[in-house]
Amino acid sequence: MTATLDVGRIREQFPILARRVHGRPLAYLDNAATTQKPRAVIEAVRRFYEERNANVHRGAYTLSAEATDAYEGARARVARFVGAADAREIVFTRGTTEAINLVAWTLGLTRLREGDEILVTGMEHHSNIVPWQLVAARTGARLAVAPITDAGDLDREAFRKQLSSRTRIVALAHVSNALGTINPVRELAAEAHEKGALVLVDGAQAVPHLPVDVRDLGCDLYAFSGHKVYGPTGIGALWARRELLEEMPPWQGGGDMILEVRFEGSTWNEVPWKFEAGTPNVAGAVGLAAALDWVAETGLPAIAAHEADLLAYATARLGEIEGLRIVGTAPRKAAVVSFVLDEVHPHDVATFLDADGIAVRAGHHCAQPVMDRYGVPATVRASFAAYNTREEVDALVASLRKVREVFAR
Ligand code: 7TS
Repeated sequence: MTATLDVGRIREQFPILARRVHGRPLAYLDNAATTQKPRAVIEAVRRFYEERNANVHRGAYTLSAEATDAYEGARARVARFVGAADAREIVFTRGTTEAINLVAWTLGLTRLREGDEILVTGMEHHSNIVPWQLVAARTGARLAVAPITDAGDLDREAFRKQLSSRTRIVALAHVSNALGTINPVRELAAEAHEKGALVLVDGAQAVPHLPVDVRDLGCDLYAFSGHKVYGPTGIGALWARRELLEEMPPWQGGGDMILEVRFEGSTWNEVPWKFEAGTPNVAGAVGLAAALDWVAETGLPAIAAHEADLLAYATARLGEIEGLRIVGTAPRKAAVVSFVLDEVHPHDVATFLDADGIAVRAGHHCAQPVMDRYGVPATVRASFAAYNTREEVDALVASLRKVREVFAR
């Protein structure tokens, strides 16, 4: 049995949750955009700057050695968290977006030829679409899309049909940010591998909610963002199998990514440093490691169970509101409920909720093809984290009832 969360104790660890907004207690329900940070993370970053700040991989002096240890220790922490075989399979990036761009502009550019295909799904975030469009335009490859069902599941039959010997790369979300759908990555990766394709998983919305083991998933590359898993902004990671990282050419050039530089030509550092040009976000990496420690201590299974309860409760309560339609009703979902209200624009809904201290996102969620698929310009999205409560869901429902009254007049 999974332990239950002491949500009251968890909330005390997040200073921002004590804030009031427009005189009301903050109900922060936009965790898919970014999560709030526990004191452990804020303190780890503060302590780094107060006690150990220096540039890394440089100094013969103590501070630089300590900063390097902290940075490389954070890499090992990330590796352990996602089940990587080796810390050297972890490349620090600014986040998921940069990780996917790195893959597109290295593996994509070197492996794709005219007539090849990159297969994505109909539920991708723009950051797992646009880099592929850019690289497709450069290489003559084609972007293929596996459609999604009315419920918001990947159409498995269509996915299988789209896969062919032309498919070089399959790039898919582990969890959809707009619908909450959890994709069966292990099965999809196995199907893609049968056709000889590489599999890149966008784990931005999965790592905060599900235990992720990249080797168990059987994918080739996995990207995620620190700020969505209680860590700082500006830091994230790409995991890739060691052979792939060795094969991939460098992307950005600069300090730290080289072995030797001559005007006649340069040679590259070993992986993963080959992909980390310039001074990295050392404090961010330290903060990310603290965030992953926090998640591990709190217990991801307990967090997932708590969020599943909130999701089920919110789905049921929102379903009681007349004229409200939930967009994304897949059987396996994580922590996201997207919806539209008859005759009220999602932006108006979100503005109204804000007046009650409730933070939700309204818009296309950087997933415009998903909006097109369901014939809506935008949705309102509530997304949950470990610190959310049923009372916050009740506040959301009460505020939405007021919206209906105001706009029904
Ligand atoms: N992939 C998915 C599935 C995402 O949800 C996001 C961000 C990204 C990639 C990009 O992550 P970044 O950290 O590099 O920006 N999603 C959202 C969202 O749903 N609302 O704001 C950002």
